[in-house]
Amino acid sequence: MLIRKPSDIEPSEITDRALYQNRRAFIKSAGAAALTAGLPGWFAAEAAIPGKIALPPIRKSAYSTNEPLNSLKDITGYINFYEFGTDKYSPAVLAKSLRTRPWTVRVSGEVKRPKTFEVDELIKLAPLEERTYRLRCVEAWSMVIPWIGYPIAELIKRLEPTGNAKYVEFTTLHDPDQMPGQRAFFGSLDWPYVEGLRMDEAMHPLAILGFGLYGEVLPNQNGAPVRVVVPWKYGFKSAKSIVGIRFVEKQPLNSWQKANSREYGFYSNVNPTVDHPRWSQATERRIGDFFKRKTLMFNGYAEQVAHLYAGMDLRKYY
Ligand SMILES: Nc1nc2c(c(=O)[nH]1)N[C@H]1C(S)=C(S)[C@@H](COP(=O)(O)O)O[C@H]1N2
Ligand SMILES: [Mo]
Repeated sequence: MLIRKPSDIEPSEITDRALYQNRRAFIKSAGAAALTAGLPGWFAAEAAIPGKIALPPIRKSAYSTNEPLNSLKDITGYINFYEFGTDKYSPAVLAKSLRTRPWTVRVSGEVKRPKTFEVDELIKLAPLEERTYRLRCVEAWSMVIPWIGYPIAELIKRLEPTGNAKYVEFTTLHDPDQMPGQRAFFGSLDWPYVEGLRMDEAMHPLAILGFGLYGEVLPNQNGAPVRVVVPWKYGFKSAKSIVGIRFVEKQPLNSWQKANSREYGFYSNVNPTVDHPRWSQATERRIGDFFKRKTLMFNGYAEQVAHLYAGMDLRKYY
């Protein structure tokens, strides 16, 4: 786990956070000016950067937290993405060469309209929103990340799952040529990386498909070109670089549960009262902070999601 003193925080981190926040203020005023002047606005300007994939317009969301954002440097540099190594720093380097176009996502299983989407089609399926969420890793560190995406529910309602669809399973790309972590013989996971949600969890408006962060397309190490983000669960539930979405009747066996079912279950809700067998979950270290803070039930989203688990023993369903 990373433990940093305030003196370790480089000025560059503070700078890019401030720059982003200023840029957003600028975007707001530029947007208003563009409206009155009939100009294309800032999104067109973004699209003009050569070689860069542009996102459709992004709107703000009431679901965002207004806690201070973590720096782009931390969000893109301190990472779990086992397909690119089991340490925190390799993914930023090794994921650079991941090819994110062309990219398809296959929707299958218990659904009336199975379909394979081109990722650029998927991006345009519903309006993109900026969703600033807390991310709490099971390793007891956390960050605040300004994601861009839309609710998974927007996709699901267009697909018409059948009555047998009780769970949704997400699968990451399996390509050992591109993902060196998938070539490791031991100490890693069974590939591809699989995660799952109960249908009502996947339909919850907080659960999103992520396509970007900090106003831009997702950096590869953060799960480009499309990933899941479920803010009230430990980070590992949020599968990156997905190529498959399958509606199933039985609870999926997620990768971490398969690797160690004593330590990782299916639900993996952030819960300060249920410790990991090897460490406490009562507190966490926000990356960039000196002091630890208390971990909040459902990562602070209890008001919105507690009803999903009413009557369930969360010690048993961990
Ligand atoms: N495919 C895949 N997705 C993954 C992981 C991974 O190893 N492989 N790690 C998970 C874990 S443990 C965390 S904490 C988050 C971290 O990445 P983020 O900061 O981009 O959300 O990604 C999750 N999604
Ligand atoms: Mo994690």
